[in-house]
Amino acid sequence: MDPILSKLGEAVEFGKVDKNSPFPPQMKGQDGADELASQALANGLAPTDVLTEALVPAMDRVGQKFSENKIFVPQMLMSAKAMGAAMVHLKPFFQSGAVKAKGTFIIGTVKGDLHDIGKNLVAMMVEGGGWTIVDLGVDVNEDSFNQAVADNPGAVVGLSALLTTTMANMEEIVSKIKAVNPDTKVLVGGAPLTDEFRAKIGADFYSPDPRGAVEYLKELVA
Ligand code: B1M
Repeated sequence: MDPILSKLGEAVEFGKVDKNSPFPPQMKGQDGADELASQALANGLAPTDVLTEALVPAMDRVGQKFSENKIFVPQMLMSAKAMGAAMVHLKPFFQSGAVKAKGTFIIGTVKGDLHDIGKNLVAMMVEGGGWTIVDLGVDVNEDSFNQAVADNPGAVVGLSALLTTTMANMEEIVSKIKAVNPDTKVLVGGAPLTDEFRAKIGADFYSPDPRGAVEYLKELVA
């Protein structure tokens, strides 16, 4: 792996946001995710490699350490902040090129859930695929989704959940969206989901990653 990607992965894993950030003390004065992501792209590394070889595996290591009680919520939060600082540099690459003409994609992390990194990535890539994004943020309930559908007739809705507890909230949200607008297509995703779960809650499509979401949307308008 390119050494800069290893360093970037470490910066995210240990929550080093940028050179000036005091956390973690053992990385004082070193470049953080902000500088390293910028350098990686300036050196010509592909944005998708930066994402899949450095950033996503780093967050997986963070999750693993959290499961083993080796780190706690504040450290996870610093890693999320570092990931966000890196993603700022990736965003223009995923958004460039396409004309926004394919439709509107409403996306949100479901109620009770505050995880937004995966949701933001999906939004970024779908936008890059030519869709207008209405991002409702995190902790979004069925009324907010329905209001957004009313404001954007014909839009496709994407729901994200990262917790086994909050994925259960998707069922109510899907059924309330379908009760008001039966033709609205609902796409679901997030680490704990499966296609079996998607079928059980009556959503139209499950994608484990942003690429699948982009492909599904492409087929919808083909
Ligand atoms: Co939390 N957290 N967290 N967390 N967190 C997980 C999810 C966990 C797996 C960690 C662990 O225990 N190993 C665990 C969930 C266990 C479970 O339910 N199965 C967990 C827990 C327990 C919690 C808290 C309950 C901890 C606590 O307070 N005791 C708490 C809950 C807060 C809440 O939401 N109410 C909590 C809090 C947090 C932070 C706020 C500190 C922070 C989030 C900050 C933020 O998002 N701004 C955080 C983080 C960072 C994580 C981990 C470490 C990383 C998540 C992440 O960003 N991954 C995570 C462990 C892990 O995932 N390995 C963990 C990177 C991201 C690119 O991947 O989000 O999976 P992901 O998105 C992917 C796909 O899932 C997919 O595409 C993305 C790109 O490939 N995808 C979609 C996602 N949405 C999609 C939608 C689609 C399609 C695809 O279509 C619409």
